[in-house]
Amino acid sequence: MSNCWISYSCILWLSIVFNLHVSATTRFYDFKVQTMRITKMCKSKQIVSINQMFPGPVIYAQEDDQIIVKVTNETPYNTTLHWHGVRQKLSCWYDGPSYITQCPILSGQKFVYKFTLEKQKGTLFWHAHVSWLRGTVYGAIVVYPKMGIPSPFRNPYKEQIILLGEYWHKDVVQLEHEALESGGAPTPADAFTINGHPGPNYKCSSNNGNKNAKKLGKKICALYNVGFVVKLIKS
Ligand SMILES: [Cu+2]
Repeated sequence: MSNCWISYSCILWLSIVFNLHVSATTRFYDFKVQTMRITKMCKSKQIVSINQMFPGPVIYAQEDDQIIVKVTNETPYNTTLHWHGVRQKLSCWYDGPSYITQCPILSGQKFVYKFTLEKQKGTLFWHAHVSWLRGTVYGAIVVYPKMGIPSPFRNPYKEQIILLGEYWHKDVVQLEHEALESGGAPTPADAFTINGHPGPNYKCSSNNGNKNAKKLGKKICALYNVGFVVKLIKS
């Protein structure tokens, strides 16, 4: 051990360990699972959200960062959150699927997710993983390359997070129960959404959610709320 202080290889090892230590950051997020009222296409309903946001908060990080998300369930529903696309190396118990890697977070309870975005960069997303709560409980995870490391893709014209989803006027938990009871197919969605907005093509909907997508006109990455990352290219 005393040789360690004079050995070149020992100094190199120490510097690598030191560099790894300083180049990754731990990022903390506080997610409160809450109900809120929203109005879409002139009809109001209560949805489950995170921090009263629909879509939910964006997690921003850099490759190799550790993410810690404290989830407090303030709704009457059981829930979990799944980190879609995160590889979960040596942390599969924080992956999120209910009854598979964890028990649901019960009403009034807390759970802390802890995972590392090891060797991952790009745009991923998170969503609820209990029943149809994922219909309104979702958001993006943006993972930038480390400082000084170029992006593996061509530099985009503009960065814009686009989350595609479906929207039902009815309560989604009730819809799921009805589908299970009947054994039939679930009711089709009342609207497709971009970043939670149905856009102007639907009756009584004038919000500008789709305008952003129209304006882009360049290669962009989009996230679909069941798990595909696609590229949209102007035709
Ligand atoms: Cu998923």
